[in-house]
This record gives sequence, structure tokens and C-alpha cells, in this order.
Amino acid sequence: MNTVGKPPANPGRDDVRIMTLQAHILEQQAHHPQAGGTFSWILSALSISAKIIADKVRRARLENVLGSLGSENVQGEVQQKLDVLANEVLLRTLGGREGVAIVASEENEEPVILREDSQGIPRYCVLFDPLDGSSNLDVCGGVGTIFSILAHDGRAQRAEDSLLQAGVRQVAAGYVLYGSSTVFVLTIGKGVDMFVLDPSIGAFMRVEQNLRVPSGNKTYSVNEGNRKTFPEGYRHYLDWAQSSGYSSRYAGAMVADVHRILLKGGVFLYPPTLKSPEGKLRLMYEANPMAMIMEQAGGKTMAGPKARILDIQPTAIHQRTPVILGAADQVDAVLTHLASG
Ligand code: P6P
Repeated sequence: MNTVGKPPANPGRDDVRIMTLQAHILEQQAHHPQAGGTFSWILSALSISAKIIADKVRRARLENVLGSLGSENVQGEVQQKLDVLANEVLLRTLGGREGVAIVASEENEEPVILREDSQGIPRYCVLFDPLDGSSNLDVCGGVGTIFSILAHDGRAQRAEDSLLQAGVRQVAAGYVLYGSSTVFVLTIGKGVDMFVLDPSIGAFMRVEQNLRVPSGNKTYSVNEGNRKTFPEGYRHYLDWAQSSGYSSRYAGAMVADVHRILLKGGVFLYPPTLKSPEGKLRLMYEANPMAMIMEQAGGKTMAGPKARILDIQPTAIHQRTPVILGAADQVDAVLTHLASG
């Protein structure tokens, strides 16, 4: 039957409505009549940042902003020019939002304190990795922005006291993947929603609601170049997986690997290695936000055989952790082999 031109039977249905990220944010705020909008303004600052960074990423080679700055960040990692540019964009958009008390970034050794007195306004801490996987930029690989939002504790004496909260206390988390399209994935604790940037109108359009990680996908994602220095249980898991028909996918950028797992299932691992005995990935602005997303989508995230990522009580803003995350059935398969040692 030709349906072109016929108005939708029920335009109010979720899968029919045209919803932008901005409309979605305001719709969520409407569920909290007492909300003053400061939280919504923070999310809109992240949306604007994503659009600006996406444009810079896509034009990087044309505008000669690829390559390294020849300097290192607090992690001792070589900074890409776009790492610094993306960081500046986020600091400048979030800096203009009265709801932001403190910002912590992978690129800044110390947190940036923007507002100390609450004046009765609910304020938040925003933590982020401005351009995760930036070494992929020169080869047009997937890169992303990862963010985590915590409620600011106005009574805290030091910025760290307000920042160093366990992942279970996050009020929101998300990432932006600058890939074949620009994807914004967000959770505010009520499921995971996905938006895709329509560059022709400059808006993120909602394309998925309440995403669930599929089970049964026999795919693992790990840097096997480190295999020899993994703890024994991880090597046992890889031996088992490789003799059980598993395939391997690894993008070298956490956002790209996690996004594939969110949509297709499988498991991502960054175990302890000789070079990174505590793991390489940062707890506060990589593991925690990705763990919130994964668990909100029905997945599972662990730091090892017994530690749930979101329960870890942080002691330092830039601390690292091992990561096992993905579909619950696939994470359990890893844990089974870690338990057997
Ligand atoms: P490796 C990128 O540098 C990053 O922080 C994550 O995005 C990614 O998952 C990981 O490190 C890749 O590390 O040691 O495999 O290159």
C-alpha cells in the first residue's frame, strides 16, 4: 500500500515523533517540575561542544590541525593538537553554565573550579576525556568524547572531595563518537538513548531509546599485543575464546569499541599489563561513564574478578583501572576464566 504522503496514524508515538537532543533534554526536565534547568543547560553545553568538535575533527587535515603538539598531558601521553582544541571547547562551553561548579579533564592536571558558592542553585561536577583515542585521528579512525556528571557537594572543603565519588553516584554519563556519523549516546539513569547529528540542520536527532546490549555475540575486543603480560586468567579466557569460534574486533579507541558492543554485544577488555599494572583506562572519565551506560543498557562492567567498576571508591582524579565491560553473558564468560585463574 502506498503510504507516501499519508500523515502518520499516530504522530505522537515515540517511534514516529521527530525528537532532537534538545527536545529530549527538555522533555526529561519536565519530569522534574522543581528543576530549575541548570542540569539541562549542562547537557546542552555538551551537545554544542560535540557539534563544534565534530566540525574540527572532520576538517582537521584540511586545516592542518592533525598531528601532535610535541607535548605530553598529565598522563605522560603525547598530546594531539585536537586534544587541546577539544579540551578548550568543552571548558569554554561548560564555563558559561551556572550549574557547573567544577570541571575535571584528562588534559588538565588539576580540576578547574568555576563556582564555589551554591547560592541555592544545584551545581554539578563535569568530568571528561575531551578526545579519546586521538591517536586514531591521523588515520581517520574513530575518536570520541566521554563525559561523566556528578552532583557537586557544596560542603566539600576541597574540589577533590566533591569529585572523588564512586561511579554509582553519577547523575548522567555519555559519549560522542566522531565516526562515519556523529553519534551522541546519553544516560541520565533511566535507560540509554542515542542521537545522530544531522549536519544539514545542525541538530542531534533521536534514533534509539532505551538501548539494550544484545547477548550471544561471540566477539571480544582487546589489544592482543599485550597478551603475554596479561594475568593468567585473561590468557586462559583468550585461549578458550579462540577455540570456541569467537571473533576479535579492536578499534584502539574506547568510544568506538564500546559503541560497537552497545549495539552488537560482545565484550571489551583492558586487563592489567606489565606497563599498566593498574590498567590503562581512567576510572573517573572513561571507565565510570562507560560502566553507567553499559549497566543502564543491561550489560555488566567489572574491574576484575570481584570488583564492580561503579562501586570503586576513587582516591585520585586520574587514577586508572582494569576494565571488563559488555553484554552480561560475555562478561560472565571472562569472569569464569578469571576465577579459575
Ligand atoms: P592501547 C586511547 O588511548 C585509550 O585511552 C582508549 O581509548 C583505548 O581503548 C585504549 O587507550 C587503547 O590503548 O594500549 O590498546 O593502544
